[in-house]
Amino acid sequence: MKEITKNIRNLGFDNWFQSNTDSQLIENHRIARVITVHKNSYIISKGIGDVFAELAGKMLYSADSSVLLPTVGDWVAAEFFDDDSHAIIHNLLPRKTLLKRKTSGKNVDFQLIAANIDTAFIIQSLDENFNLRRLERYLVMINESSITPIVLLSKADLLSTPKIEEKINSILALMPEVKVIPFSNDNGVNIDKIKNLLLPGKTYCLLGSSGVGKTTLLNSVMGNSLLVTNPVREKDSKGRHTTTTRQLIQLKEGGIMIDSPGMRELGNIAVETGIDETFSEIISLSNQCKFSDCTHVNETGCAIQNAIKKGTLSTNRFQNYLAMNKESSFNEMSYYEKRQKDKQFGKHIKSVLKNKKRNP
Ligand SMILES: Nc1nc2c(ncn2[C@@H]2O[C@H](COP(=O)(O)OP(=O)(O)OP(=O)(O)O)[C@@H](O)[C@H]2O)c(=O)[nH]1
Ligand SMILES: [Mg+2]
Ligand SMILES: [Zn+2]
Repeated sequence: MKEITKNIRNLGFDNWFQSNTDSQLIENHRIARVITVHKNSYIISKGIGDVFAELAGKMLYSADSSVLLPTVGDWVAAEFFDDDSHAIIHNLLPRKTLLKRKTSGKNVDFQLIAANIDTAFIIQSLDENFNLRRLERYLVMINESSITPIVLLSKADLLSTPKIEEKINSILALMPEVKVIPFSNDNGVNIDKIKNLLLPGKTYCLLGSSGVGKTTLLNSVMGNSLLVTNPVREKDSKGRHTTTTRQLIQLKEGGIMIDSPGMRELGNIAVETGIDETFSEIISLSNQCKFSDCTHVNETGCAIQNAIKKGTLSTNRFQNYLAMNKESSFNEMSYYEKRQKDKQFGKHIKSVLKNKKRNP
């Protein structure tokens, strides 16, 4: 079977996929993996180079559930054209695992998070983001799909060792069998330990709230910053780099990693974890803003910005609050906001292709 090249194996196509896939499909098509999804267009890879792809009409119109459409990490059978400059996806190959969640809308449908993940890293940072109930939800979702979970606690540089121990023990008291590793992108603690967990041909994904350091970890693990990141602006959270698209990345050492945006992955986290309670002083400040629809960025009479100026509210805490809110509202983006993101996708494709060239 000449189609199963070393490149495809390196991208994770192991014996399981080979024996579970109709051999006719492998004979008649090219096998490729989904790197990025955007509505009905895709970037796929055969292990060298990335190719823009679309679904064959038959596949698009016969899929009566989102579960039948390819997601990041999926293997597909495709037809490549014009020197591999674009491709048409004809079939979705069997999945080893699937991470999904129920959508919040009226219809019982699923939002696919990623497919064919071997190990999921759930990341929480050791500051305000740390939350046992949210952690539990992630673990439930991951355990439902026979994926191995590993909990990574980021920003260990911000907390004393006894405080970190305390948090780890609180996790182990609830979930004694889960592996928990504290680490820091800032001082490098346990980065090598995480690197050593990544095995060639295995697929990993990074899950967790916005701002916990998923993309920074990916960059730490890769050793050089291949993903575009913008420096954080002190005054507001506007200059923050934030991941907007799930993306599969092949690591030089052989592992495969999926970075994802920190979004509301699991139910209504805002309500159920009590953002308002956690940040009650910010909520009561926001009630004192001059305008009821104040965005707390640069409006006159903004009680939050005034408190930051006076030094009674720390920028850091306000940014944590914004990150939590973003997480809970990502899925409630209006149609207009989603269209704005579409425009960014063109730029995103270019950056993906550029990254791949630099790291073939
Ligand atoms: N102190 C400290 N800051 C960190 C650490 N890791 C990341 N950060 C900072 O946290 C901020 C957010 O990091 P990102 O890697 O963009 O977070 P993310 O999880 O990818 O966020 P989204 O893409 O929005 O989901 C950045 O300002 C990082 O510099 C860490 O270990 N310690
Ligand atoms: Mg990110
Ligand atoms: Zn305000």
